[in-house]
Amino acid sequence: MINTRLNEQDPEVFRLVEKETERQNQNAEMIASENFASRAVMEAMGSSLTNKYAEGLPGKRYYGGCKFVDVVEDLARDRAKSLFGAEWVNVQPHSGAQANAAVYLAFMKPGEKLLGFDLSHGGHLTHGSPVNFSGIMHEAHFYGVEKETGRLDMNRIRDKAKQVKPKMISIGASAYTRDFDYEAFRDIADETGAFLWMDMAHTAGLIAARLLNDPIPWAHVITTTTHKTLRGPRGGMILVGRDKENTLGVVAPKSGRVKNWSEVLDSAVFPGTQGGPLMHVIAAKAVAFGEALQPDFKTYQKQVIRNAKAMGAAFVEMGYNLVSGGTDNHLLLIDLRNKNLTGKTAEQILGRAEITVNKNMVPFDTESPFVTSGIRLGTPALTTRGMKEPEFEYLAKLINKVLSAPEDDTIHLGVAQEVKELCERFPLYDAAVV
Ligand code: DSN
Repeated sequence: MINTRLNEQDPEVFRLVEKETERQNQNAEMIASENFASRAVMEAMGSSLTNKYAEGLPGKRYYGGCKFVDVVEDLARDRAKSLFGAEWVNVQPHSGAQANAAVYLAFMKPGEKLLGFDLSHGGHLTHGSPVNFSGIMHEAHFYGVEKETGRLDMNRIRDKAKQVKPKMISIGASAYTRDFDYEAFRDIADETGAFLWMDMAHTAGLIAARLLNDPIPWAHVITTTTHKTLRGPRGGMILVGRDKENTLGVVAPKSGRVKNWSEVLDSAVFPGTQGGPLMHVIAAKAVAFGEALQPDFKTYQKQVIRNAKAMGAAFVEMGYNLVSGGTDNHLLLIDLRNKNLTGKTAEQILGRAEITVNKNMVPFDTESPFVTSGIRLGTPALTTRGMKEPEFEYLAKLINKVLSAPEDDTIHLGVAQEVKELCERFPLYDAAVV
């Protein structure tokens, strides 16, 4: 789709969109949280639904004219429920952080205790970091991985939970390469009287494809983004798998009545933390969930994991240290200390070579978050382009070539040319799509 109207009316913005499309086409995109949405998803996002106010829920809106967007939101909700086997969903959160904000509002009061996965060990900012509302508003405590294994130890987490007695325990990570034992987490939550919240933003696509353990039967509440492995539009969602049991119940602030989580969570999204939902994005979520319900989505997700494992093995063979020794999912976390490189330098020089990664803290890092000792690599985006094990092994070699010659710009630019040639073999979007 050549966006001629944008081109005619605002060539300055058009040119920037075109340049970004070119960058995505010609770059080896290895940021673990990114992916390439389909043209259908992007079309829904660029539709007339952006014009519509629809505060409330289908059938219960604060605005007229919602008869079509009601159907769109119901479609998104029904597809999400069947994709994940959930009892209840809310598809309105504008982002993962917004979905998480609603969970805090629903289940925690200011000052209450959270036990979360330490950000510097692979967790997420919104799981209690002192610079985020979650850590500013609540008393955050953390569990982390073991130094020897790079993995979580459930006995240590149980001990920590018994000591802290948190109101809520969070699971979920942005840089953890292993799967979670949800049953053990639920056991700990039940033993300590805590809510259990899983933020599956990174792995939602792999979970939907049933390739990783399923948090839906175990966590009281689950949040996600929709644009990472799930490959939809940029946005968030909240799910509940065992709402009917309402085992802990939630006390409504005003009436003191024990309410269902669904009511509490719906109100925590709107009016609690958001105004009007983004109906064009909700339409795009419906399209993406429809795609994820197709059989080829599972084939794609299997390839995402195969590619990560193949790339990980190639790095290990070349003498790189992977945190936890490998991966079960879509990402790799490389500790560069034995290569005498910081994450910051590695990110910069790989960028010169048109390979996009991000610097990342490794567990027990000795560098600051602005420098770091590691890089994080993910396979979802390039797998969407059709790349398989041989291409990821080749990319590992190209990355090694760059990292072995940190000062040699000629090598970096030579690799950039090789990356461009590789990307041309796996076309993405036509020029100038929006
Ligand atoms: N910023 C995302 C990531 O890169 O993992 C998490 O929100």
